[in-house]
Amino acid sequence: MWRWALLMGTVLAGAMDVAPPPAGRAPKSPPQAIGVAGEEKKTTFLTPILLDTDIGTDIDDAFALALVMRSPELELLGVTTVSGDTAARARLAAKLLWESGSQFVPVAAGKPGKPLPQEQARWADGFSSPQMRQESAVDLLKAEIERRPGKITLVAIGPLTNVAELIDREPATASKLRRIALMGGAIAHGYGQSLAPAAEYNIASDPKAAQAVFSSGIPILMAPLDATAVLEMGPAARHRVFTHLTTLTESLTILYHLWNKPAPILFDPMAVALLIEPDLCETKDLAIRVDAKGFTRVGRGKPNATVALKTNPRRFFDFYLSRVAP
Ligand SMILES: [Ca+2]
Repeated sequence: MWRWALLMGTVLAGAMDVAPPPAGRAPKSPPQAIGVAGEEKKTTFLTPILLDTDIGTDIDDAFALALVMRSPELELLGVTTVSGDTAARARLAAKLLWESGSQFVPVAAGKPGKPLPQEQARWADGFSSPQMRQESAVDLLKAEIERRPGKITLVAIGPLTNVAELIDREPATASKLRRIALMGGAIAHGYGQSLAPAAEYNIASDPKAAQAVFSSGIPILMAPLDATAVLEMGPAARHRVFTHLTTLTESLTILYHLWNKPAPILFDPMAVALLIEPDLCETKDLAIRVDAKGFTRVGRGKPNATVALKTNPRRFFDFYLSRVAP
């Protein structure tokens, strides 16, 4: 019930000027409808999610997890890690959750991949907590999806290796996902201001996995470079986050300095934001095919993904900052 009270309080407050208590693992109850007294009748449902992430290389995964933790509409059931040193990534995710009060969200590592730069992982060297599970990422995903069949959104913000392994090894379970929300691909834009679509990193890191995901029949919400490469976090936004001085933003500050580059681009947080504010982007249902080099091509035929094609960065940052640094 505490979660109901939390959300009710948040809605009644009408603004996120008070940071809600960190999201922990909510009681096992179905999403609950909430009517708001004194307003036009409004119904809000909690969205149960699992987050699959390559936190530790680029900085945007940490910013995405922060948005999850500061969004009472989302019920975080578990975090799995993918690509490179997945155990180090799991320690990093677990410490970020732990430090911000989400000690009950389980974290499991996927199969390790080829080594990659993970400078941020130093922050969590030697960290351990009971939420870090010995089971594999796919086993954790399977258990949680089976507990809530048809309800869970899997948010994938790294290469799609774990998601494809789930689809390949546990197809019946994977088909019980409500949908997959992913950051990946490029339709008519590349990185930066480029109008030439690129082989986007998450897709190009494991094109076979991406092919399996896009041909799975599971509904997909896709945030490609078109709606994410423009989300450069400028000095004013950084200052606001890094001077907010909550445990969460202090953790982000340390990770930012370990990352050691000037301007984060918040690719991954858009995949999270769209679950809460779908109208942050113009979207279109498209038939997406992944080629062998990791390009996402628009084909004819039945659409398999709702694709975010355009956004207003100012609106996105207003939303993001109202959550993480209100
Ligand atoms: Ca990522």
